[in-house]
Amino acid sequence: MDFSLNEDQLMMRKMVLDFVEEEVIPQAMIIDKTQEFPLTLIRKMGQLGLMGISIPEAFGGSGLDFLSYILAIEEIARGSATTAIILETHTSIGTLPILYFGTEEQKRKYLPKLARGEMIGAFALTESNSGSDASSIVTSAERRGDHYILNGGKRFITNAGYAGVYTVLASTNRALGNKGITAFLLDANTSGLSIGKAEEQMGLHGSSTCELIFEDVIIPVENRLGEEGQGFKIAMSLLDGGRIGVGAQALGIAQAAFEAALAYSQERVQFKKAICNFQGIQFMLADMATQLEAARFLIYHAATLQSLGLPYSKEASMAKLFASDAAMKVTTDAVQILGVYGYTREYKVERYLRDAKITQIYEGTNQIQRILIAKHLRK
Ligand code: COS
Repeated sequence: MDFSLNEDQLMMRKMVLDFVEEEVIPQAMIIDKTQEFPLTLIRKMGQLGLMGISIPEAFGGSGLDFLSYILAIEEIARGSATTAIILETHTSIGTLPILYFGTEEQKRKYLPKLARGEMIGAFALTESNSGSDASSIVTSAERRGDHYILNGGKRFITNAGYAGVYTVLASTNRALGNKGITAFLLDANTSGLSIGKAEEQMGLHGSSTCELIFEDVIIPVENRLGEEGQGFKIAMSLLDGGRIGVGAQALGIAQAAFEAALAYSQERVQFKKAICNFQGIQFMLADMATQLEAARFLIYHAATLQSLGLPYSKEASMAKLFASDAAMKVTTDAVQILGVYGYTREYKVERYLRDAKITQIYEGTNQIQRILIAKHLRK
C-alpha cells in the first residue's frame, strides 16, 4: 500500500506540526502539573478546523479523510497525549456516530457546532460492571410514547463534564441482550443527567474522565441514533475507528519519547564519550525506531482502508495492539536511557510512560484486541 501523502494531507500535517511546536508543547507540562482541562487549546483546534477534521464541508467541517485525522492525532499526541485524547474521543466516537448514523436533522443540529469546537462530543458505553463485556450494560431506556426514560449510569467517560452531547448506549430490551441495545444522543443540559465522580488517573492529567448518572432522563424519540436494537453494532463499528485513533495516540507518545531519548543519548557523556556511542544504547534506540516504523505502517494501513471504505476491523485491532505495546516498550526504554533523570518530573519521559499505559487499556483492552484478531483468523 502506498503511504505517500497527498497535498491536502501534507498541508494539514504541516499546519498541525506548527500548532504542536508553538502552542501544544509549551503547554503540555503545565497541563500535566495543573491537571486543568486544556480549553484554550481546544478552542484553537476548533479555529484550525481540527475539531471538524472528518466532518464534510457541507456541515462546517474540514472534509478531510480518515488518514488525515489520524495524522493529526499522531502529531498532537507527540506534544500532549491529553490534548490528543480529547480530540480523538470528540471525533472518533463523539462526532462520527452522528455523521455515520444520524438523521439529516441530527446532523444539522450537532455537526456544525462540533466542527467548530463550540461543542465537544463524548461517548458513553462503559459502566461499573460492564467494561470488556460491553453487551452487559444495565442502563435502561424505556419507551413512553414520543420519548424514552433513561435510568442508570456510566463510568470512565472521557470528556464528561465538558461535552455538549453524549452518544449513550442503553438497553431498550434486556431480554434481547446485545440486540436490545439502542444508541441515543443526549444533550448535556438535559434534566436528570448529572456528572458524578471525576477519576484521578495515573496519566493523561488534564483530561476529564467522570461518571455519568441518569435519573429519569427524558430523551425525545428524535434523539435516538439509528433504530432500536442497532446500538451495539453502532458502538462496535465506531470503536473500530476509535482504535486506530488510540494507536495513533500511542504512536505520537512513543515518537516523543524516542526523540527525547535520542537527543539525551547524544548529549550525555559517560566514560568520556556520548552514551549513544555505546552499543547497549544503540541497540535500544534501533529497536525503538523499528517499533515506531512498524506501528506507523499498521496505523496508516488501517486508516487508509477506512478512508477507502474497505473492511478494516482486524487491521484496526492490530494497529491499536501493536502501537500501544510498542508505546509502553519505547517509553519504558526512554526512561531507562535517561536513567535517574528520566525518573524525575523535570524531564518529559516519565509523563510519556504514564500517558502510554492507558493506550493498552481503553477502547478495548489489548486482550480484547487479540480476541478480535483471532476471530478474524478463523473466518
Ligand atoms: N462492527 C459491526 N458489527 C459488529 C462489530 C463491528 N466491529 N463487532 C461485532 N459486531 C456485531 C456482530 O456481527 C454480532 O452481530 P450478529 O449477532 O448479528 O452476528 C454482534 O455485533 C455481536 O457481536 P459479538 O458476538 O462478537 O459480541 P460479544 O458480546 O461477544 O462482544 C467484544 C464482543 C468482546 C468484542 C465486545 O464486547 C467489545 O468490543 N468489548 C470491548 C469494549 C470496549 O472496547 N470498550 C471500550 C470502552 S468504550 S470507549
